[in-house]
Amino acid sequence: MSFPKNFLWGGATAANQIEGAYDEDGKGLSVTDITTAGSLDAPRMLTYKLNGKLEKTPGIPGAGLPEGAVGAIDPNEYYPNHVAIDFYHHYKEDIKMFAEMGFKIFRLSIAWTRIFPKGDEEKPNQAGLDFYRRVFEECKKYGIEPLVTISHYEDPLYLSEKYHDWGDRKMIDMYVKYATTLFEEYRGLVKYWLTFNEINSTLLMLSAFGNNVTDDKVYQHAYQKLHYQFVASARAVKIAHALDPNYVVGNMICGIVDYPLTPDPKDILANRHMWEKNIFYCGDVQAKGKYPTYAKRLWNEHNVHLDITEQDRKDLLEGKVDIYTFSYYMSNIITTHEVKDKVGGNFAAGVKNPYLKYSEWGWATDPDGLQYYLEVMYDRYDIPMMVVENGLGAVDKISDDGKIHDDYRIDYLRMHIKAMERAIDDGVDLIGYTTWGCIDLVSAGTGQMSKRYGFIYVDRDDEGNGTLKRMPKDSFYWYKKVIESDGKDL
Ligand code: BGP
Repeated sequence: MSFPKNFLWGGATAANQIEGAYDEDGKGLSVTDITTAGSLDAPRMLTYKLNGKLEKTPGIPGAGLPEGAVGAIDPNEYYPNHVAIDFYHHYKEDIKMFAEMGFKIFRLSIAWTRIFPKGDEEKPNQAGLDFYRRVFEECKKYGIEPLVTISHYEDPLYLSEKYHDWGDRKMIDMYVKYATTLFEEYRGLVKYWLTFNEINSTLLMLSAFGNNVTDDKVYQHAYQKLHYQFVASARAVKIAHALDPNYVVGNMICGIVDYPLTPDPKDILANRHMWEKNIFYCGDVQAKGKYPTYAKRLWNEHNVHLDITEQDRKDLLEGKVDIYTFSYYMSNIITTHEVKDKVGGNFAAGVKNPYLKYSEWGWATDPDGLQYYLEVMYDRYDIPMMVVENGLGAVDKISDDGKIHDDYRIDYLRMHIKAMERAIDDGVDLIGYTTWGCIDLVSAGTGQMSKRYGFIYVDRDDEGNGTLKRMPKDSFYWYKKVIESDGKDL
């Protein structure tokens, strides 16, 4: 068997990581607009004013501001997302290059603050709506289907301050209004929607990055925020279906595969519980429409009491997603034993796996993990699936011949495509694959440009220098062949 003819091959991006033009055409500030660049050793920081004084706090993806803080731009800091790769002014050129590779689908997100600059306006910002219309029309010109993430780590700053990072039920209404505006506006231009990027990151964050958060208050906030997002997502799904029966709406989970370190039953159980908390919890609510039995244990562990209404439960059940989508980069090891050799990266931070190779950022390359994940989830939810992020972040060098020979990236992607093929052979209904950062972009985790994922190189460095010129890498021509041959020519 091989990939079906109608398989959706493509690439993925997010507004805040590519667009730039952070204050153009009426756009408001989003949380990412006040996030500085980090590096391998230093985290990104959110800059804000507290009692009139400029302060900073680590700004990992999805993080919110401390209570009472007002986001602020520090003139002495560099904010990589302000210009990013300036997709806002280069989208025609970029989409043309995606079309040259033969993309069938292009995943992008909409910046909420282009549509509702503060988040609570009566009417949407026309210039923002027009921009995405132009982008979608450009995609259509080449027969590329847009896959739109409604919220990708770019909440309006104003709402985040006012409602403390989804700490208030009113956020549901704000989101639903925003999503409804999009569903109404882009009927006929967009078919595939994702409600929240890596919705489970709120929980992952508490046990990742070497974090071991134990404070019950943090968990209370995290689970409540997620509940509001689940309800917002479910209501959006219902509205989308009512507006256009052709709409396909998915969730989006950060897919990390956890393995137990030892056969010690305590490790096996700890591993299962980690899956439940970090991976299954969100997927179960969004794809099955109700809280799983183990939710009670998770809440009790941290003395969590949720504001859930009967209407919420009804909405969750009636607003189940049509497809399950996820990002996949790596696996991770779980143990209850004391260990020395720790590795970390993105949301995984754990024990080093001797069977796997690690990227410069400490991410374990594990294609079998992708097959494992696909098979577990398809069996659990029985709905079509899409891998909407996967790729290798690496430092690319321009060779003497002026080209970028990124064979390491080709190897990484080839192994993962083969893993997807094995899952398809095993019966998984996998309908698409969008590699992460199909064009170089600002890293979400570190804010670096030098952590590159693209088939297309963009001339811009970590300090904001460069011409922004685009250039195909070797992987560009390789991926074109892969798509042309329906995944046969790897
Ligand atoms: C995911 C995010 C993306 C993307 C990717 C790679 O968690 O959804 O936005 O950035 O990870 O991570 P990074 O940019 O940190 O390398």
